[in-house]
Amino acid sequence: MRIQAAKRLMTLKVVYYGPGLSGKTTNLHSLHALTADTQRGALVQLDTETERTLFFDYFPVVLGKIAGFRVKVDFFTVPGQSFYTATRKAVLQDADGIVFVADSGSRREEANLQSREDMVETLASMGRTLEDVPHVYQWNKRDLDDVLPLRVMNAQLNPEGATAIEAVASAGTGVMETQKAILAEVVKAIQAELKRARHA
Ligand SMILES: Nc1nc2c(ncn2[C@@H]2O[C@H](COP(=O)(O)OP(=O)(O)O)[C@@H](O)[C@H]2O)c(=O)[nH]1
Ligand SMILES: [Mg+2]
Repeated sequence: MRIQAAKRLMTLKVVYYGPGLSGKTTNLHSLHALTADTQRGALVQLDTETERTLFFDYFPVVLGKIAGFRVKVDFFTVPGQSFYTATRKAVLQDADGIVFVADSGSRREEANLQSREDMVETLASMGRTLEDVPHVYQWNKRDLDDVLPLRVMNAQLNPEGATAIEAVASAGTGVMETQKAILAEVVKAIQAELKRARHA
């Protein structure tokens, strides 16, 4: 979270994480398209020779103000390929919320597990645990013929029982619901933090 006191602005960072090709970029493209253009910035791909990240920022009307601050949300995706480890770490740094986009394709079971493990390890290297970080799961590509049962995905990837949403990101289905769910979790965490601070 970044606070700009003079501007009375609070900037939150939400990261879409998951294995390569699970639909993270598709989520951001859909979300960007579904968002009123008066409230959002351009969809930007940050490209360097070795790194690739997609980004846009957004003023969600529904959030209004928190503690007198306007709220802006920066949405990021991370590249899934293993050689982008440093980028994934940089993007996860300071994340206020994480959407784990899992691929429902039955052949992607191992890739989902590996990616979640990487995420947990990367958070640990920053002294954080999944418990501390507001997060939701998106079971994407529910339109495929050969999908992993939801029961299996929940048991393997979501033992903590976080909010999980079915999606077909390429059709825009479940994209807004996922975004609303993660923002709700993030706001809940901030409000709990503010309450603790007031009582401290
Ligand atoms: N069938 C199906 N394909 C999808 C869905 N979401 C994304 N895709 C496709 O999966 C491929 C990888 O998506 P992309 O967003 O680039 O994945 P990323 O690597 O996680 O960013 C693309 O060809 C998408 O069109 C979905 O819900 N269903
Ligand atoms: Mg991508």
